[in-house]
Amino acid sequence: MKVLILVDLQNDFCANGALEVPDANAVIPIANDLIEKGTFDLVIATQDWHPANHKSFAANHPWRKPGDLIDLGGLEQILWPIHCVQDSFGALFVNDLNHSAIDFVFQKGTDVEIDSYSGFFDNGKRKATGLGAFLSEKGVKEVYVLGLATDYCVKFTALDAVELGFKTFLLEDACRGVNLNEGDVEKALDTMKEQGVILLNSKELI
Ligand code: VGL
Ligand code: ZN
Repeated sequence: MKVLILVDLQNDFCANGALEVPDANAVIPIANDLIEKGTFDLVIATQDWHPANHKSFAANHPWRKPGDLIDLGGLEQILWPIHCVQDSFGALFVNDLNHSAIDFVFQKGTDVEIDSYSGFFDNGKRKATGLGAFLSEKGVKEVYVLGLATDYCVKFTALDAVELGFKTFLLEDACRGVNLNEGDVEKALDTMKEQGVILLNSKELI
């Protein structure tokens, strides 16, 4: 069993979105091609899905601005612009994505008090989203990850997949990063490789 995990292909991370990831829209046609021709048994999407009062938003802390670092419940938290608010346009999957091919959606970041970059757990590993148990139950052995953003949600989703024992591939050309600091994407790729994620080009599958 092999599964494709589409990480956060949502309006707010794409062109003109609240937390725009450079060149994010280039990922969408690659995702569609992989869905169509990649011979996956299952297609899963993660969805960043915050309540409006989420504490990862700079706007919810007096005098703070996006990019500031705070302590949130004992964890270092980067403050973000307001993004992917539940039921808003920004939280929807981008229109050009082949939505109908998505078998299951796992939402994350729903707890006001803690952020959740990984599709498997929140940033403190306090709660699971259910994705890990779901994949194990289905007998999935191989996980292929793509999406946004390479240096946050993609990275932590791939690292957790490895840790949970899945053979984990990163479709490198189908990811884009925030690069808040220069070199963040490169660093994220190095960390993933070091931890056992196998980097792949989508051309090897389609
Ligand atoms: C993400 C920052 C905040 C992501 C989500 O999808 O990578 N990054 N929320
Ligand atoms: Zn978020």
